[in-house]
Amino acid sequence: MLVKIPRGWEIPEREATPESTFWNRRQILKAAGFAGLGGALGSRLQGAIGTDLYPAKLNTKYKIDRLLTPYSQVTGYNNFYEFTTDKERVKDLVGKFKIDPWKVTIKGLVNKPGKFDLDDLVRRFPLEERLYRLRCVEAWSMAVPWTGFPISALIKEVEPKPEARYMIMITAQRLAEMPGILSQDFYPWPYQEVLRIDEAMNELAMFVTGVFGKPLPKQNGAPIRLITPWKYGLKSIKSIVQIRFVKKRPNTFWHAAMKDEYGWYSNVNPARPHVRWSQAQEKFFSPKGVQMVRTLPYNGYEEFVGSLYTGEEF
Ligand SMILES: Nc1nc2c(c(=O)[nH]1)N[C@H]1C(S)=C(S)[C@@H](COP(=O)(O)O)O[C@H]1N2
Ligand SMILES: [Mo]
Repeated sequence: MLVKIPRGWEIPEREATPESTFWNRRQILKAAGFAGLGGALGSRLQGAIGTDLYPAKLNTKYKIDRLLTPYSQVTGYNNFYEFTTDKERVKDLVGKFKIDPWKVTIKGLVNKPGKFDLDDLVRRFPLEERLYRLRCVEAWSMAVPWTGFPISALIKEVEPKPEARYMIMITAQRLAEMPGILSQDFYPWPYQEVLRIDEAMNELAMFVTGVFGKPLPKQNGAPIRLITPWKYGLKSIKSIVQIRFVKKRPNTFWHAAMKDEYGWYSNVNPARPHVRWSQAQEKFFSPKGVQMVRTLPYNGYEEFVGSLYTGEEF
């Protein structure tokens, strides 16, 4: 059942993207007589990629059965190991991380490879808002209003060759800006995630550039990240700089690091415990506090993705 979500959060969270950034951008664009299609001007403003595109229209097809997690938790309790493993400190350590301008390289087995300026890229695909559940493999969860576009739109545009079977995504690796990389040099950096192309083409899979009706904060993976709501959160790779189409199955960051603990597929599966804890339940961050709720197969998205799998995937 669809819970009516108050959209009041579009107004109160002024602290996230300072109002001044928003208005500066609008006023500058207006003063420049700039009609909208991204260009050099757009990408030169710090932290302003696509700011004028928000808020995007809510797509009501994707219903959610719970209240949204408060903004302060979505943006204040994060996994982003390039900075720190301390979830409450990620937001304090992202200051030096430069996200504007931002380029995304698309290469490998595609007819139209390229190095794209994100400010141009986001204007090619209409942004929409979707309310999705997010289930971390650590057994906590949130409900989040993401803004982005379906990956299928980008895949169709770059035209993978028939032999391409997997899509790899890679996070930025900037030692001087990301203190967690050198302090955890035992991990197989850079962070990398992979989807089968048929998984990536699923309508649920999104490239996300915003949250709560504004551009993503850095701690949530700005300026562009993946969201695959039927998989554990670790799949949803942040701050993507490269997308590559390949034939043979590449490994993923977490599966390469600890193959018995984190599956290559990482589909949410309450029947398969992690080696150190149960996955049958989750701690949901609701606006009324933490609630224990049952975890659903494919995080409740079986009707969309069940046909992609046998159920044995790990
Ligand atoms: N590059 C990168 N992406 C990442 C991670 C990370 O450490 N590095 N953590 C993942 C995990 S485990 C989760 S649960 C989600 C958390 O996203 P959030 O902080 O926006 O809630 O990001 C995922 N994407
Ligand atoms: Mo996670």
